[in-house]
Amino acid sequence: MNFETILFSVDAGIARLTLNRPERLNAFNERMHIEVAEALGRIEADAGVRVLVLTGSGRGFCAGQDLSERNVDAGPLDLGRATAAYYNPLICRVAALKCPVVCAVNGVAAGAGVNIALSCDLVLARQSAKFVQAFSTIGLIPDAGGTWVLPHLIGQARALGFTLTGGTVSAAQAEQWGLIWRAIEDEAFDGEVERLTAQLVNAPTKALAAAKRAIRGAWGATLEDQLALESRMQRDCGLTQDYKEGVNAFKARRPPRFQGR
Ligand code: LHQ
Repeated sequence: MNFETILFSVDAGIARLTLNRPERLNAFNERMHIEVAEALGRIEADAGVRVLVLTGSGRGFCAGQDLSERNVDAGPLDLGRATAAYYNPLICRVAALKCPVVCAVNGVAAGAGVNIALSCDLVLARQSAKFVQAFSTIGLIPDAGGTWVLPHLIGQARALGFTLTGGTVSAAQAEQWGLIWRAIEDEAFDGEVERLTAQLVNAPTKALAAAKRAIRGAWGATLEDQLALESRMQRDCGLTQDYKEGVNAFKARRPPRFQGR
């Protein structure tokens, strides 16, 4: 498939997916959904991928659904179909990837663009970026997992305030609330994304994937269930090459060379 709406590459364990409709602030049309799904399929099929970096081209990260292609006067639209067909699988697949996913929020994120960013594991945002819960301004509810992730991350009061006012949150505020991992000075942003990516591509990928799955699943689990899950996962991690390498490197007082195996 020739990509028209995204840039996608895999090199030395690093997958890079850039939403690439800058003239529309990288808003999603159907073609972009199809291409992102294709790229995710390639990552899922490639055990050599050890980190995914998702970002946007131009001055925005993603403005959610492309509204310019919607003819709301032509008759009733079934938006439930669009969410079920495209957004819901996208969110679930990003959350389930067996490698860490870094979201580099290079500029404004709005509507589903916010919630796609929040489906990633580590969200870094440029200090000048902002998050806009645009849904209520066009008569919709937060989709793409927004109603689930927001109260979990920032609590009900902030989730409701953010959503019902269609409010805007700065990158600094988002970090302070715990909505994202870090807000970074604009000049330092690209370097910091690369530093984190380099760290993650050399990390013990299987352990990171297990930790990600355990933490993401914890919201619906009891302590007892979670402890049992940790035991099962720790058994698996203890059988990896990377665990051996980590312990040997510690004993030899040298940096570990993890292989993701
Ligand atoms: C856009 C868009 C956009 C098209 C900026 N579409 N062109 C799921 C399931 C099914 C259906 C419905 O929805 C959903 C989920 C959703 O995501 S609903 C929410 C959809 N998104 C929005 O409502 C956000 C709309 N955009 C904005 O509020 C602003 O553009 C933001 C706050 C993102 C940025 O504001 P500015 O920095 O002032 O930029 P701008 O408004 O001037 O936009 C720049 C260009 O991008 C402009 O085009 P133009 O040709 O005039 O330069 C916009 O029309 C275009 N654009 N968002 N979603």
